[in-house]
Amino acid sequence: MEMTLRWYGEAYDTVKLWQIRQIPGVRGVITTLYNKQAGELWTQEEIKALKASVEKEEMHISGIESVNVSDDIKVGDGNRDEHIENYIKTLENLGKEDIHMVCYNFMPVFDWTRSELARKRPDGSTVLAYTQEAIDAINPEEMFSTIRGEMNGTVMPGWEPERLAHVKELFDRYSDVDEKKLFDNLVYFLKAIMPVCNKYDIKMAIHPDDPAWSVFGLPRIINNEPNILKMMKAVDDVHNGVTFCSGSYGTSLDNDLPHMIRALEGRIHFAHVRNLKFISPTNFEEAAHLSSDGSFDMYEIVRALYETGFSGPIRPDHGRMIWGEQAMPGYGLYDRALGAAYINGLWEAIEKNAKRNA
Ligand SMILES: [Mn+2]
Repeated sequence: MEMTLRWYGEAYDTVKLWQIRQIPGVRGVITTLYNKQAGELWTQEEIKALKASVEKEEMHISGIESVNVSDDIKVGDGNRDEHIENYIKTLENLGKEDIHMVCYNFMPVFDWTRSELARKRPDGSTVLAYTQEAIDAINPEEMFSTIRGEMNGTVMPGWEPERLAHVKELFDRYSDVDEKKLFDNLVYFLKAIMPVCNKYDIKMAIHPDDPAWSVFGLPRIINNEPNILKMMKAVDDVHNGVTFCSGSYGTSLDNDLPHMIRALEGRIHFAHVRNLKFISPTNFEEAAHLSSDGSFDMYEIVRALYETGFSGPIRPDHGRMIWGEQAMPGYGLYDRALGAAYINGLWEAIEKNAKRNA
């Protein structure tokens, strides 16, 4: 594995590359062209410039999160084929710039859903949280405005103001899209991009749906072990792979995370490792990465990754907001740095133990 941190780019991130570089063992970042709309083409020049901005701080790009998939592709109408053409050219341009891992998701309308962005924990830190009761009590437009009000002046991925303006219209577009249709549209997309992925060895890593069940009546297809295995089988190519996000699959207590990692051996190209604390099965908050602070056994998650030979980029996922930091919720420097150090510690211990016992 390679320890990395997500970074939104010079113009958008409160965290600077020189700060990330001081986290022990972190030289790679996961980044994106944050100003790009889904469906738009990324030119090679733009990618080159992004690379240069990272390399001048003696860091490198370990992968892209995300090249977003447009709603036209997800719904399967409008400008689908034009957007797929742009996606293919974007992948080609990334391949030419020696970038080989691309994270994306296939969630309708929302990239992720939380009911609170700053729930206070007993130690005074604040975290993102979710309760089904709160989501059931509001409509999507209301959620957009609440979330917008809690972003500490940043713009969060998937919650751009342009999308807020069209949320009603977006919901209408999905009115006849059920799980089967969404899955078929995903397979159509994957089949179209596999040739360019093979040519440039680009590993696609689909991010799971978050939470792992339907919200606001929208379909969900990447949420549990049978469904993700079905998708791996539908396009049985190593370049059709997975982002294993413990905090997203983990929203459902029915998901056995180490078991899923083992079932996906060879197809996990990117890992997001974070912990959740469950108050009830439909009320959870994000916790520190440490096992004892939340509900997951982080040792078993990291051990499953190690034992299945995971060699891709890994990153601490959302962090708590601590030490007075003002940043994009979930994406401050301090707690993610603690997360990286902790995961590195787990990995070192597991690796040394395995070698000792070999
Ligand atoms: Mn994730």
